Amino acid sequence: MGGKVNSIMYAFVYGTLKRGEPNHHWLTDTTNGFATFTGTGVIQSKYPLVIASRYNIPFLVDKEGTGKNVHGEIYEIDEQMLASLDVLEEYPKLYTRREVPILLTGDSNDSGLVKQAWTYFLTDFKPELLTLPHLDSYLSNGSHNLPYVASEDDLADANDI
Ligand code: PCA
Repeated sequence: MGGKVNSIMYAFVYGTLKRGEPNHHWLTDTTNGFATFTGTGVIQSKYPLVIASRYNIPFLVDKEGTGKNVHGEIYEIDEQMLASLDVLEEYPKLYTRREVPILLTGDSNDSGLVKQAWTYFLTDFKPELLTLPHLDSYLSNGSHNLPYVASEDDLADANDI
């Protein structure tokens, strides 16, 4: 028999899409598709997580081996939600994405399992970006005093990243 096998898909979110953060509503709005919280997780490799641009956007910089093991949340998502997230994240103009191994943490039954999850990265960046503090988790209202600035602008045109 032909036909496409739909395998389970996950997204790992580390920034404004997390619970309690300014873009979380994208994941809960069912007109965007479906997302179900799976658990908290941590990326198995180190990457720099920085807050940059005049909009104070959190970026996971695509430089494996530098930075920290970044903590976030894993969601089971459908194709429609992935497409909606791509709109928010201005993929592929601003962020790229790829599937990376995420270790599930916390006290759910799945804790200790590793899932491949779509994660948004900044691939095209100025080297100075790496001199910013490297976080291991993100909160818009953290002690860094760089709260996220929601904007309708084309963020990919920001010349300060
Ligand atoms: N949104 C995505 C990437 C960075 C951001 O703010 C996320 O939360 O993972």
